[in-house]
Amino acid sequence: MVPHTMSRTVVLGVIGSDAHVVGITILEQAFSAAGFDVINLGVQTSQEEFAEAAIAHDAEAVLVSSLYGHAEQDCRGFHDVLEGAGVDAVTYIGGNLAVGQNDFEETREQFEGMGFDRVFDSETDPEEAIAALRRDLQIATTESERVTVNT
Ligand code: B12
Repeated sequence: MVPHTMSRTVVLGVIGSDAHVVGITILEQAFSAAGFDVINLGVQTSQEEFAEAAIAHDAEAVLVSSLYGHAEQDCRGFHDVLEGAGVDAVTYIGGNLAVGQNDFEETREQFEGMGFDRVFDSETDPEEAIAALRRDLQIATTESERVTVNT
């Protein structure tokens, strides 16, 4: 792995009343191993807590996880809250975003329409999200770290 001269900070958490913790634990480890400073807010994080943490830590990315099927309700107005707080960060969301989801492309479009820069399903390899974030933040990678980004 290439040592980065400056750490880049990402805020990570599970939004709403959702208590599924395993996914963000894995994401925290993967993003940390990739050289990011990860502020893990844990489960049952409110929209305001994401915004406050992003400002407090000058985060360049806000990574939202949702597993229990209520992401749409929990994320309604999220980008207004971020904007109101003055957050200037890339936003990603991932997990099981809809109940009985048949067509993920519909879900992707729905959440992109809500303001998320990238939308990931629950089959996403953390390395894919890391590659996407490096690309979005224009962080150089070595050839060996480069993986295909389909999103
Ligand atoms: C363990 C589990 C629980 C445990 C959670 C324990 C804990 N504290 O974590 C308990 C028993 C408490 C639980 C409760 C519930 N659960 Co549950 N649970 C699961 C289960 C079996 C595994 C989840 C898990 O840990 N997976 C392993 C991790 C590594 O994978 P992951 O969570 O998917 O995360 C990865 C990816 O999704 C992705 N990812 C996730 N977030 C993000 C964010 C970004 C930005 C990116 C890039 C990627 C990404 O990367 C992660 C790492 O690889 C899943 C079924 C399943 N097989 O997924 C159901 C499941 C998530 N649960 C479900 C439900 C419905 C519930 C309950 C509502 C049930 C109920 N009626 O009470 C409650 C909700 C309680 C609450 N308030 O959250 C449903 C959700 C349905 C939906 N969304 O359509 C699932 C899918 C089961 C099912 N098939 O119905 N659950």
